Amino acid sequence: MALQEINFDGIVGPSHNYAGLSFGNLAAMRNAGATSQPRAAALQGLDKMRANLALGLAQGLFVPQPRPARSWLAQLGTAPEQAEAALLANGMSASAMWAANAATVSPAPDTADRRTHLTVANLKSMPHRSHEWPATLAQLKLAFADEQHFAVHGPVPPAFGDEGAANHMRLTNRHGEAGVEVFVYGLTGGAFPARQHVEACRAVARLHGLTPDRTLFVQQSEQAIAAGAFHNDVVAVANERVLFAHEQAFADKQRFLASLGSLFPALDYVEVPAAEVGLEDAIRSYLFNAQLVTPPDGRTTLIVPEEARETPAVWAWLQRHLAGNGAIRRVEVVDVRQSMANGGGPACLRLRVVADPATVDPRFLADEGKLDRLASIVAREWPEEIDPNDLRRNDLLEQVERARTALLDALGLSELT
Ligand code: SUG
Repeated sequence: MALQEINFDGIVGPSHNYAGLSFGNLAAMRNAGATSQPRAAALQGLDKMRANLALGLAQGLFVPQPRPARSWLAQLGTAPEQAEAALLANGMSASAMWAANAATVSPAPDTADRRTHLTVANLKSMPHRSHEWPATLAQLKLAFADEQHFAVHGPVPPAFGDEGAANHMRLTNRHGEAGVEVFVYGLTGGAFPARQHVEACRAVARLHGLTPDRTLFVQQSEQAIAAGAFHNDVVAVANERVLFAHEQAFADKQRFLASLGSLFPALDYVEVPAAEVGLEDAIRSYLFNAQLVTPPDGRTTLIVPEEARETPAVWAWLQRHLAGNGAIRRVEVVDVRQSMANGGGPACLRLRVVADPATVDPRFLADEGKLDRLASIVAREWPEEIDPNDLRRNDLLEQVERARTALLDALGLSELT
């Protein structure tokens, strides 16, 4: 079986807007009330997928969720037409685009039954994200329906917040080989909430049948959360042997690195010192919310957002690293500004799954032709702009529902009502 890493990107939904719902996510808070551009946002996402294909990477996709979230609003005894503005905004969020929060994934070589395990994230910390999981689970169950190769789990109980792969890293010699899985949890974040609970991490590790001696639980630093790193993937990212992290990402860095080094001696740790790039620049530029990947040419590649190129300290650090023949051999820049303005960078937009593509439902796999077809639907159906004060407008609600239906029809996924 040819195991490889497949990046599943969430297609940006037609209701993408800046309602400022994520306390502790500085970009989202800063842009609250701004006018969004859903069409441009979705096209930027599709272009990012195209760029990944051009690098020779396997690419998958997830579709937007039903918005307005009529069933969630109904559970709250209301409906889009009557809900008060804040509740409606929670029911109109396109936040499921950030697929790194869809689930935690343990590849088959790490698990007791040698199947790839996925646990859908409960996302219970933020109301607008807490209702994502049922529609996410429905997609995971379709995409990874092959029970010989996959096990898809429901969410861990909402007593313990779980934000999925954004707080999970994996070190391995090659994606298809056994690895060490690192779960990162938060205890406190100063004024901001810690969204990932250690008990959720432990539960996922047990459900996936991971070996305790190849699993680590590490605390995210309070300082990082307080500076706006609401998920670990805002300050750290791993790929195969490389761990790329900010000096202040972890609560007890020395102990973590010592444990990781003994479980995985081939570790190539690349640290960005606070003296060269402060946490504020790291978080504003999303240097670490990058896709760190191994294309077929074997050159470890970091896919960063435009904002990283525009942040002088960050770009200078990257240039020095490249010139010094560091572990990262190539840097690619993508424009995902619409997502970035809500605190979602290139890494947030994708879920990494190690699998043989032949075992995945092909409707969730992307190629150039499919991306072209999707782009023409987006160009035709997605709203050009949304002012968050207009979320109740009838024509907007209708357009959002129609746009999603058109996309599902084109993908043969109408069963995801
Ligand atoms: O959960 N933003 C998302 C961004 C998620 C980024 N994901 C990762 N780091 N993996 C969040 O904070 C903003 C929504 C709004 O304000 O409308 C939002 O949900």
